[in-house]
Amino acid sequence: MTDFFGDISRIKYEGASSTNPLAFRHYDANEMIMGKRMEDHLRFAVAYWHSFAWEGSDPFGGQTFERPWYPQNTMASAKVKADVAFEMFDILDAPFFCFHDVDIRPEGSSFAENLANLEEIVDYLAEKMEASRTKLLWGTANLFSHRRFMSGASTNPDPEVFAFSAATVKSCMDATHKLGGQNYVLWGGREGYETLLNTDMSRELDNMGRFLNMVVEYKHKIGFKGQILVEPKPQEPSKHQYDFDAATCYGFLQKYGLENEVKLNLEQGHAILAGHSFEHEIATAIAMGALGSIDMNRNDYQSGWDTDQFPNNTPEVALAYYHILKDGGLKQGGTNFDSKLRRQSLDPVDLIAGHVGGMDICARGLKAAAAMIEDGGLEDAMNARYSGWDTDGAKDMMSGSLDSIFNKVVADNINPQPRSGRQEVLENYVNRFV
Ligand code: XUL
Ligand code: CO
Repeated sequence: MTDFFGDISRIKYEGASSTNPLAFRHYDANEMIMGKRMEDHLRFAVAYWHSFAWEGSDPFGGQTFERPWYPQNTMASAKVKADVAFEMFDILDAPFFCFHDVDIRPEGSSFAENLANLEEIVDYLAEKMEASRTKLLWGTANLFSHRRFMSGASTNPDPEVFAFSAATVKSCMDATHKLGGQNYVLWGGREGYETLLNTDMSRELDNMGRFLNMVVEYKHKIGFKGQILVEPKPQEPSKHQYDFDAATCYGFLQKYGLENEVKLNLEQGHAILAGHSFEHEIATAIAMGALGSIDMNRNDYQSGWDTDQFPNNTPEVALAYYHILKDGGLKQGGTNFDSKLRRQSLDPVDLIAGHVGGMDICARGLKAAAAMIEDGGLEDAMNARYSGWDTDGAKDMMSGSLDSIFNKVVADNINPQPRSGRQEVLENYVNRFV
C-alpha cells in the first residue's frame, strides 16, 4: 500500500440526497436498469495516461502536479505508478482500465529496451490484476509522442518508422492479449498531414490501410478475441487527420476491406472538434453497424481544442446512452474516461472527485435514457413519423423503378402534404426525463 490517497476509502452509493462530495448519488453498480446491472451497462474504465502519466503541462507551461512516481523514467517509478493506479481502481471499484505502452513503462533508448520494459511491467500488472477485480478494457500504442513519429506512424514517409510502429503495435497487442483486454484501440494521432505540399495522400492512405489489415491478421493469428477499434478525431495534433469522424473512418474501412473487422471508439470531445454532436457520431456508427466503445470526455465549447474534461452535462450524456441502449448496449465496449484534471487540480482527492462526478453523470444519463425507452414516447413519435413506409404501397415502390413510380404518381395524382416534425414537442419530452 502507498499512502497516496491518504484516508480516502471505497466510494459508496449514498443516494440522491447525499451531500458527501465523495459519494455516488446516482451510480449504484447493482441497480437493475432494463434487466441489467448498471455496472454492466456502463462498463467504466479509468484512462492510465491522463490520470497517472500526464504531469499537468500545457503549451505554455510544464509540470504542475507532484507525484511520488515522478520522474517517470525508471522501472521502479513505473511500479509505484501501477501501485497507486490499482489503489485508485479499488477506491472507485472501477471495472476496467485502459493504457498506452508509454503510460505504463519508462521510455527506452531502443526498440529492444522498450520491449523489455513493457514485458516487465506487463508481468507486474498481471500480478496486480490477479489481486484486483479491475480488468483491461483496452490497450493501445502511443505512436505520436516520440519525435520519431512527428510525420506519422503508418503514414510516415520513412518505411523505417512504419516498421518501428508495426513492431510496437505487435508488442502492445501481445500485452493487451496477455492481460485479457477486451478491445485494442488505434488512434491515429499523427496519421494525417501538416501540409499537402509535402504529402502523398494516396500513398499514405494505402499504407495505413495495409497497416490496419496487418493488425487484423495478427489478431486472428494469436487468437485475440477483442474488438479492434479505430478512434476518429479530425485534427490536433495533426492539422488534418485521416480518421476525421465516424463517417470518414467507415469509408476508409470499406475501401481497405475492413468494415467487418474493425469498429469505432467514439469520443465526445472529438465529435465536437469535428463539428458534430456526440449523438451524431454514435448514431452514424450505429447506422453503419460500427459502434465499438466510447471515450466519455467532453470538450470546452469555447476553447476549440481537445480539453478532455470529465463529463458534466446530463442531457448530452442521456442522449448518447439513449442511442447506445437502443442499439443493444456497449457489448464488449465500455465507457472510458479519457479525461484529465485541470492543471490547477493538484491533489489526489481531485482525481477521485473527477471520476466520481463523471461516473455519477453517466449513471444519471443512463437512467434517463432507460426511462425514455421504457416510456416509449420517442419511439412512438418516430414510428408515427415513418409509418407511411410500413404500407404496401411504399414497399411496392421500393421494389419498383423510376418508371413505375412515375406511372403511379400520374395515375393516382399523388400530392404529398407536409406534416410537422414536432421538434419542440420532442425536446420538451426529453426534458421531462433529464
Ligand atoms: C487523443 C485520444 C487518445 C486516444 C488513445 O485525443 O483521445 O487518448 O483515446 O490513444
Ligand atoms: Co480518446
